[in-house]
Amino acid sequence: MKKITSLICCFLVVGIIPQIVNAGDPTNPEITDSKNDVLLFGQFSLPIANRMLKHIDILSAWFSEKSDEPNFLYVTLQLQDVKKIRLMGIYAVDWYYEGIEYAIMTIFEHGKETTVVQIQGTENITLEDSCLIDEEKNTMTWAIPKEAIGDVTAGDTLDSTLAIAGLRFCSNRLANLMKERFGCNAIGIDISEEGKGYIILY
Ligand SMILES: [Ca+2]
Ligand SMILES: [Ca+2]
Repeated sequence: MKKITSLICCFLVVGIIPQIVNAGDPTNPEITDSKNDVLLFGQFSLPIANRMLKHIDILSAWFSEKSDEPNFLYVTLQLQDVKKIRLMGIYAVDWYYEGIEYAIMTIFEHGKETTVVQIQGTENITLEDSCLIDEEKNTMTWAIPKEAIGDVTAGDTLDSTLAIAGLRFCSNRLANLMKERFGCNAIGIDISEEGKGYIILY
């Protein structure tokens, strides 16, 4: 009888979990965003800007995990087109865990690529080879060691999820000038609406 009860419990748990986590799935992403909504200098919506800046146009982002790699959290950002992603782009997905802000971020700069976990907007943990770009699917996927993001474990919730993409100027001087003029030091920027939370599986 005990065995049967355990089995029933297992079925119940397996049946319930996917509804609660609603995660790890491009068809049900935590973050969604409009197409062609890049803002030039953080202010202007122009069709030509959207045609030229498809590589910073966020479409969606989602969180996922793999049972055989339980020490990693995967975060995928889907853009309209990743072909020009290695220009002066900056791409980030941001969330809160226990009131602390975490962001996974890749910065492309003068042919160099840097990926960091940023905590509370200041402390940076550099990750090596953790960003995979898929040119077929127009996605970038980060593999993040859980020890870098507060040692999250099963049942923990990541909330206030958000994605940001921007294209910066090559010159800091020009960036500073534009910041003074328009209040934005980027050529173009796209920010998502706040997304759904994600519950850690493993
Ligand atoms: Ca967008
Ligand atoms: Ca947007």
